[in-house]
Amino acid sequence: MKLYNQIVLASALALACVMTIASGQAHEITFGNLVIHHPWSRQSPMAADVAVGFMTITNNSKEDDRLVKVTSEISTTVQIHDMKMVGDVMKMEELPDGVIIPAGATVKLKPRALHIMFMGLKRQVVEGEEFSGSLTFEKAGTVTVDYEVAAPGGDMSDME
Ligand SMILES: [Cu+2]
Repeated sequence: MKLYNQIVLASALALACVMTIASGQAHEITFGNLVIHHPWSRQSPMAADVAVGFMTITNNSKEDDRLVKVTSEISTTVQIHDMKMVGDVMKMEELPDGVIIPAGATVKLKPRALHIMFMGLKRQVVEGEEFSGSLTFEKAGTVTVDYEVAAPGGDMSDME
């Protein structure tokens, strides 16, 4: 009976995965105790040398982890950035120590806030395409993710 329950559960999970892919819903990567939800980017302007990356990271473990390094196939350099107010101007700054993902918490990388900055683009980032990259966490290690590229934003304030 126990085995039967496990099979039913496994089938239900498999079905859920298929349905997620079929309906084109945001993708999700489970990596140890971390769940990385929908890594995405935005189409970069034709002449731009930079692009942005966003995602949601949930840490289901009882220990804090830290996103320490990011790489991508589309750029020579990748930095982790935050936005802060300098006077009345919003500016980006690099977070050289990365981002803490607290135990049991969810951290959102999103426009005009915490984000990944792809610098020194090897090619333009185009809507509808995907590109891959890696995320390295202090404790969980390194995982590969695919970014889905969305349409350019109404304004480019998250790319300045
Ligand atoms: Cu930035």
